[in-house]
Amino acid sequence: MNHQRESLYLLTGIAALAGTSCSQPAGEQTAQKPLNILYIMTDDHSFQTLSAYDGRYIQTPNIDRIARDGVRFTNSFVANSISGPSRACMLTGKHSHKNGFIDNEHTFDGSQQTFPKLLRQAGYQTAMIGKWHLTSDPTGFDYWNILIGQGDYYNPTFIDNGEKRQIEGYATNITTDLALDWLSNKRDKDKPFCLLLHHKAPHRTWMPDTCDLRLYDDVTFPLPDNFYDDYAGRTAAAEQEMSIIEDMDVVYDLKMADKENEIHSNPNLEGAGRYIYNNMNPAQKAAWDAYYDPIIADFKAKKRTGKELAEWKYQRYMHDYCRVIHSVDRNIGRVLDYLEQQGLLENTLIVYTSDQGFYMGEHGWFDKRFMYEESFRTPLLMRLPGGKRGDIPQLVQNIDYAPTFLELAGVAVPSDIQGESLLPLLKGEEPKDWRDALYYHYYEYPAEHAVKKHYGVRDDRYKLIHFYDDIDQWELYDLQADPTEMHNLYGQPGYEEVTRRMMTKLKDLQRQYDDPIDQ
Ligand code: SGN
Ligand code: CA
Repeated sequence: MNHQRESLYLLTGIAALAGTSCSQPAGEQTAQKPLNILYIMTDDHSFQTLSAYDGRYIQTPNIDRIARDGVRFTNSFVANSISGPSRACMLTGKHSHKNGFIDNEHTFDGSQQTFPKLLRQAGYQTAMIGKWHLTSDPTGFDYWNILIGQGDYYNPTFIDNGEKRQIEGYATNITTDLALDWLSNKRDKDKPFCLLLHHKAPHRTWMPDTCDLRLYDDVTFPLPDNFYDDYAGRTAAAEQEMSIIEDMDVVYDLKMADKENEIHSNPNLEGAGRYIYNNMNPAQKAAWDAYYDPIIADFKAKKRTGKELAEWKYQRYMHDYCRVIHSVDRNIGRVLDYLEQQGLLENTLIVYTSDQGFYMGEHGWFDKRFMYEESFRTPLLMRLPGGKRGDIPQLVQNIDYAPTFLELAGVAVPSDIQGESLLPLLKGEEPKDWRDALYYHYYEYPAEHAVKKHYGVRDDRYKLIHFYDDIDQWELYDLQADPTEMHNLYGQPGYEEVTRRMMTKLKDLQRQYDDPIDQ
């Protein structure tokens, strides 16, 4: 199809969305092609390092373009803050207990209903490119080309519609190349498309592209106020294993794989750190050595301990993480430029999100999993042609994406989908009966990082969490008075009424979503 025809469809699409009438002769209807959907997702991108949300650390001008020309959801959350489960929630529009993929140890039942399948049945070309992480092969896609499991940053192996293929280079660039190749050469241009472009970055171990290794070298990132949290009153928080001081590995996470083999760290991780380095090609190793060797030498010479070591680790972590984000941002710029050049910007819904939030040293942590704000929240930006611009403050969750895409495509939303379509919000409407609280449930314990099982409820001010299984602890936070969740108010005098109200909301949501736990 040529661009003029695509633009024509686009104009009728916008008119329909904006609720305006087309000035066409009576009786003559131009066929309306639904909007395309470009659903970009990264892995572990914190809103703290996305400048549309927070400019303290770095600038992300390309991702910000989506917000500038569209909307920024200021209260966007996940249902279960961990990769596979989050992805399953997004694909099905259902909470984990309904889609069955409750933790990363599970295998996704690909025979169940998902939004790509429904879109495909409705005539969309569907594609999934990048990190999939659901163990079973993707279903519901005309084209899929996915990383194996977490995937590698350097010279990753992809599974291209079932066939393994290693590709030389850096994962974020390659994933983008594959997406642009599909958009330009591999899709049926007579059909609307739905492309899931899902980056592996910036997942652990935050390995930058060689061209970004020196970026932010002159920056000292500010330490969060609660970096040295003592976890008073929060037993589950005290028992986690995701502390930068205790658990971040100098060889594996912070790249101190010295050639002399003198630096030794956690035996379970050190080998993996050295293996990752050895897997690079000579040119990649040379760039890596030129940057990290002097840092390794300095690390050996200084023999830092205590706070000095903790803050050195924090700086190394932040530098690498932000460099990886910079590469994501650059590559998203490539995709946006392509859409613009091809006349596709105006007939495509563009979505940017992450599979969950991430800790940038808050509470002393990296990783996610907890229902605390940094990992419960996730960035969510959308650009709908002809749609609203600015902020959307309503409480939204990743189970809402599926019904949004379906409604946008004119597909009836099946009644078993638990999320709500965001389309009214994207069109600038203010639905009176929008949800006033969100439900959360995390299951992966015992497991890496030792975050206990928990569920909870959050409204626009309070959060009630119950940690259960081998622990029985309730936590209550007033997010207005205590946005960094340092003071557990559960059981404190004066909070009986709030606790009762939040407990009722929790039970109501467990009934509404049919979660069998503790009902
Ligand atoms: C890996 C990481 C963990 C991380 C999980 C889940 N360890 O197991 O740090 O929490 O993934 O992340 S690593 O040694 O393999 O890097 S998720 O986003 O994919 O769910
Ligand atoms: Ca993740």
